[in-house]
Amino acid sequence: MFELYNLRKEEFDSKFRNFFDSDKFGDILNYSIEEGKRIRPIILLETYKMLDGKNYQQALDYAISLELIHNYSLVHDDLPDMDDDDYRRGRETTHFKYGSDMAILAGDALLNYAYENVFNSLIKNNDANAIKAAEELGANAGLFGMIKGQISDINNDLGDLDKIIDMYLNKTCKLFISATTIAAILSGKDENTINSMRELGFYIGMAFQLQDDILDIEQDDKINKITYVSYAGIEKTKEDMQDYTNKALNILKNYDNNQFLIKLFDYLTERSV
Ligand code: GRG
Repeated sequence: MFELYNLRKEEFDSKFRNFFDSDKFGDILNYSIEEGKRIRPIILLETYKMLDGKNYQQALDYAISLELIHNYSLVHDDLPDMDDDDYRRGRETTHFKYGSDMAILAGDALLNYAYENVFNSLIKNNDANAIKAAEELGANAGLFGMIKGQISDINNDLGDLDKIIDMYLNKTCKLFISATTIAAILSGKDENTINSMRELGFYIGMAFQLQDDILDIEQDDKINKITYVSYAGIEKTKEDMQDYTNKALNILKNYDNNQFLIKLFDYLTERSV
């Protein structure tokens, strides 16, 4: 990580650490959200700054909800009936430590609280853009977003590269699309800018997921899973990842104050965790 990223992460974590009151279940929730890289909320907040958004607290409300949704998805994805992982973020997964019953409920609670948090934000800032941003958050996470992607992945309905890209669009990119698009909506930008930010989210999400696939192969992890690499091979996956990164950088070039995001995207495609 680079220095400014660590600073932004610390700023976000100062609001997110011990987010839930400590009691038996609150501790499980706090455990479930600890230790993440916080990439999505940082992208939302930094895109908002790049677009000259004026209400940082409002953007933070949405960034927190986006990160809660991401964390719920990981808790549920790790369950024995899904990906069945015992370790994540270098420590025991929620179900491995606290049991599947608590992990299912923790995921449910994180997801529900994400929307309660946005509704509370809407009570404070009830304007058309705030409502539109809330709809964007729900749509990208929901039935035609991340959940749809998870269903295609589980059903293994992935006969060609286009189907894999469609699965990645939904499973991985949609939360990145939330980050960039919500920033544009909340900062009051026009449809052209919102659409550019939608494209940007897709390119970042694809570059991020392809790097994840490459790391899985290089670290001999989940090598039996169907991924982009199974169809395209490792060399083309690397080329395509670079191509998506370049497309993201081309969009960013049109904006002032883009330095942080440019550096972050470079980091994401070079990361080793
Ligand atoms: C359970 C509805 C439902 C969806 C799960 C997110 C997801 C869908 C599955 C997780 C498995 C996976 C490989 C997803 C692709 C995106 C990805 C690499 C997530 C990990 O994101 P990071 O690296 O995680 O940002 P941290 O731990 O840093 O927050």
